[in-house]
Amino acid sequence: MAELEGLEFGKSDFVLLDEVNMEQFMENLQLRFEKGRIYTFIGEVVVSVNPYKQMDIYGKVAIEAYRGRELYENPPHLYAVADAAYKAMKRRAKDTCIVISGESGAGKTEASKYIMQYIAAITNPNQREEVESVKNVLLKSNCVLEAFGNAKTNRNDNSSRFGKYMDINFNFNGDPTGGHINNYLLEKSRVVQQHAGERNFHSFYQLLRGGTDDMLSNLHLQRNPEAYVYSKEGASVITVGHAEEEHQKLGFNDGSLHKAVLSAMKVIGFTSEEISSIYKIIATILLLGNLEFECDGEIVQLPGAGSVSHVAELTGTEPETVSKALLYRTVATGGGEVIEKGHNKLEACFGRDAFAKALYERLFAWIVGRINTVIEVKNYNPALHGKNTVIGVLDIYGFEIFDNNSFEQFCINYCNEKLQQLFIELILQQEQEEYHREGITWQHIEYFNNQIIVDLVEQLHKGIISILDEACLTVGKVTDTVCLETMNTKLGQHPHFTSRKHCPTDKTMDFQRHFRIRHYAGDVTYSIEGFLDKNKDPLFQDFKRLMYNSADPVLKEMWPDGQLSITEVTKRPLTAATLFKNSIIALVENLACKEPYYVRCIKPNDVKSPVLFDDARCRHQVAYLGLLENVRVRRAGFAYRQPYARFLQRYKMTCEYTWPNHLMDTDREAVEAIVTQHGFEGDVAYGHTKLFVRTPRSLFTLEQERAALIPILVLFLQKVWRGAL
Ligand code: AD9
Ligand code: MG
Repeated sequence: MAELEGLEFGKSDFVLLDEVNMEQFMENLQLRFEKGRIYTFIGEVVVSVNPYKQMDIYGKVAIEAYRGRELYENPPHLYAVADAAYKAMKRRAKDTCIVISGESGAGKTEASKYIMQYIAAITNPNQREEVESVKNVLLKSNCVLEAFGNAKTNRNDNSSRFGKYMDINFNFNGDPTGGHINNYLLEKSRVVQQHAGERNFHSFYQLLRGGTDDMLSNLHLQRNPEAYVYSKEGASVITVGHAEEEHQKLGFNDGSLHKAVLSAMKVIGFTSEEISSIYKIIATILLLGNLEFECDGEIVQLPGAGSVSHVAELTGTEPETVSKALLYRTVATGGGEVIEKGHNKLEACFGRDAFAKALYERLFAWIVGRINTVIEVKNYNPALHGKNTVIGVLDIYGFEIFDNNSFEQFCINYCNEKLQQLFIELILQQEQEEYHREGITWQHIEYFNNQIIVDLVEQLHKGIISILDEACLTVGKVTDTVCLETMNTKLGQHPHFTSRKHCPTDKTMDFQRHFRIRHYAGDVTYSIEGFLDKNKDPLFQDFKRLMYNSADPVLKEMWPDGQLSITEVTKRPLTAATLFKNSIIALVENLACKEPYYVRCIKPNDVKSPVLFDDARCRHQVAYLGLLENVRVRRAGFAYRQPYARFLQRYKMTCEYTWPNHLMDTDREAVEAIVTQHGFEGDVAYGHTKLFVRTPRSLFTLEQERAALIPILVLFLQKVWRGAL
């Protein structure tokens, strides 16, 4: 509990609210935001409200103030959590993780960067070169990943379109020795299509606006993003809002960022051949998007032969094989015969777009893998170096409710259900463990367990993912609508799945096209259209083989599955939803064995204003992040706990038996004297090493008394110094 701020800034820990209800919570949140206090604790959890302006709270002075301190010794801050995670890792050799959640634009990525900067600043005091180099690569990796994985959306000018989990490894000294990045579900549909007012990934505009004339001419590109179907939508998108002004002032535009990315890639250790291959792939994608197909009767042709030869040149392949892959697909017949089947125009366009998306997705995965080869811990010998411990930082998409919710939102919201479940379980578990350690009786608290929703999505044979997979693997044409019918039949009785049975008169639902899940965070209506295609995520083997046969070793490396011939291709590849589900289950297992710290980010308004606190929007986020529940859990047990020595240090002046020094046998007895003198014996429990206080009010009394005594004490000391006493 932070104690160093005056009450005019509101309560620095929501646990201190007089009553836990939405009104008081919101009042405090708003007051603190308006007073420029963007962080507030709930026990050890930090609630952060995006300030949408540069704050002078991250510099060297702040870093020094938080370094090595206890959580409650300073006002709430990301640094307090980062330090707590670091200390736990170093002192107790525990793996820890910091889970950052919140909706798009709430400030997760910025928070993760400040946390990494803090960890970088407080480690390696001896400036050992190899450690500095690891830190440098870890920090620079953000710049590269943001270029290729972020895009401007209507919600955030720099929106991460992938989930990221980064492990930072430490040696027994507590210095970083390396790391590992996992990426989750890149939103690859953005490569070929963007919503009005949004852009493709930054990397496309950075190359077009920042590449030299020579570079662009070698890549057969024009400078203008308007010239390409895939980048046209975002070409003239003018970013507005404070955040963008700040970026412009600081020189963050596409052109200068391109140079920064190039230099970051060099620092990380990408070779010039690799960098060249990366941009050839970006150029290939842009050129592919402009390829048009013409029909001559049944036969589909490619009139733009020039572009095809450019694609061939950039991908180290032959123009004829490129054309062939775009116009035909190889199929194995039932009798084991292999034939070539010409596409119709729709299939050709679909194939081209799927190819472009896959190129980008594999490029991104390759970049992450390449960074990992540089940062992975090498030659670590636990016998020599001690236990290798880890701090994980998770910056992953928050809950999404759009006007039109599709497969991506379904996956993202499922991921949030899993993380919410972990959050509640771990917070409760941690509390219970501490009470157990300290020998304190603990009363179980009831909370909403969202396992039922997780099961609705992921349960084998019965859940939504299984139903989708079954539809995708069924031979013959199962349409989205047919699949929806199956869901309605199989899940119609489920309390968190809304079907016609539940609300036959609901005008907002078209039961032929929509299904609704009652998520822990609210109801979301999904449109089934495109679900099966996105789940199947088909890519003709011909493209894979084309890329595997590329003369460019970097490109070839990205397509190992291209070496399979059509008859060897597995008939039932895992679907996108199942792959995602498996990766999220692995993520949750990984987080569950670490000691978690949480940052819960809130977006104050939709117009990026540093002064507007949109009550309705914030209220909604507070509700679905489960923050009130969090406060209740925290208060239902003991809101406050402190080691006896520290408690004594702070409050001994409020008790005649302990000031200036106590004569008792133990600190615990001295603490008992303070508690008894103030009459809140019924509100505390004595653990083996700590005092536990149930309600914040007791502590408030002590704090107030202490605050009243300090001026008297100062006067007294001044007099002593002046020799007046
Ligand atoms: V998304 O799910 O990736 O779309 P994030 O990651 O939650 O989203 P991000 O960190 O990118 O949001 O923050 C959005 C913008 O808010 C940033 O580009 C900044 O302009 C602004 N922001 C966020 N946090 C801070 C901060 N601590 N100080 C100043 C901030 N500006
Ligand atoms: Mg982000």
